[in-house]
Amino acid sequence: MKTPVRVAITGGAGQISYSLIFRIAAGDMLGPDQPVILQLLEIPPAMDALKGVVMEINDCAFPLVQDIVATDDPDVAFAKADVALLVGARPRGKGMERADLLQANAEIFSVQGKALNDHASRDVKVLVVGNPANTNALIASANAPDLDPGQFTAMTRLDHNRALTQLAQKTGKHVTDIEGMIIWGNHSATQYPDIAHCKIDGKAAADLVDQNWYRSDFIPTVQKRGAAIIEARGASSAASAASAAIDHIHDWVLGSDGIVSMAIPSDGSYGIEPGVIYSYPVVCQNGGYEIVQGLDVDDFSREKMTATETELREERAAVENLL
Ligand code: NAX
Repeated sequence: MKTPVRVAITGGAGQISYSLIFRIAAGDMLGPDQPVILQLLEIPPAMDALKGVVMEINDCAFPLVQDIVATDDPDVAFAKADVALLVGARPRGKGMERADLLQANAEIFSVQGKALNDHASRDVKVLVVGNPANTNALIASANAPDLDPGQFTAMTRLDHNRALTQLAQKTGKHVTDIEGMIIWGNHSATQYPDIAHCKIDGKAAADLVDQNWYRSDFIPTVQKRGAAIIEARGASSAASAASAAIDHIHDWVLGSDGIVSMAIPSDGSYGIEPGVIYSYPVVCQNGGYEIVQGLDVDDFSREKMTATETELREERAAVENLL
């Protein structure tokens, strides 16, 4: 039997985790022959609910689950973790300004960054899902000086997957016919879903859809999809977010089938401010990822890429005290 992989998940009693944990336990993230140890973190008021989740995991009798740890102590949750999914976050409360939200989450993610630094596997792969995901990842990384910043990533895969389906439905094709989708920047309404390098069955996507649809319909639909889900469902995206988190880690660990979008520390590629956690087109192989280089950026794209970069710089400035 393979050595079990330790997967830490924060916000274990939340709605995304209610989908995520069970799919990981079923082998969807790391493969059908890879045993896992689930290390679930919650805050004290949610420990009872977490207990219920653990009961349900046990009741599934998953062959791949070797052990389950449920705790409210980040040092325990991240102990020797190989993969850390930081899902739990402070939601925006009534009357809370954006800066308050950034600050409240910054405190959570600085504690978790330190715990990862001190207790996780030296090769831990970290995915931040909890919003504001990109800046939360930056804070966690800044508080983990012994880990490589490249080990800290944030999730734009849900946006990527949303964009794939919008384009597939518009062109009457299947998502698997599309290659080269890119989400640039922040996981927020400023993100830039870019089809300039997309091919559908080998043909340029930009030639198959009209520019007006692309600019006035596709881009805002992808950017505002989260709000549309809340409007329709009365709750934010959960199963789709869990599925995207699984795709992100699956590809990072086992390799991607072509280009995918991951928010990673900028190395200055495409003229983006180094250090901010910016979503780039990447290809994953051998347990690593590399930014796809050399893509042409026209004026329209440059403007959009800069707008989302500016937002990330502003978010970073708002939490500078914790970096
Ligand atoms: P829920 O409110 O259902 O669950 C969050 C859970 O996190 C709660 O059980 C809470 O007790 C726990 N928690 C809070 N602080 C914690 C801490 N310091 N340590 C451990 N656990 C803590 O939210 P859910 O719908 O699961 O969403 C989780 C996060 O994902 C939110 O921040 C949400 O905004 C974000 N999202 C990010 C997406 C992305 O694409 N990056 C998309 C989906 C989602 O909106």
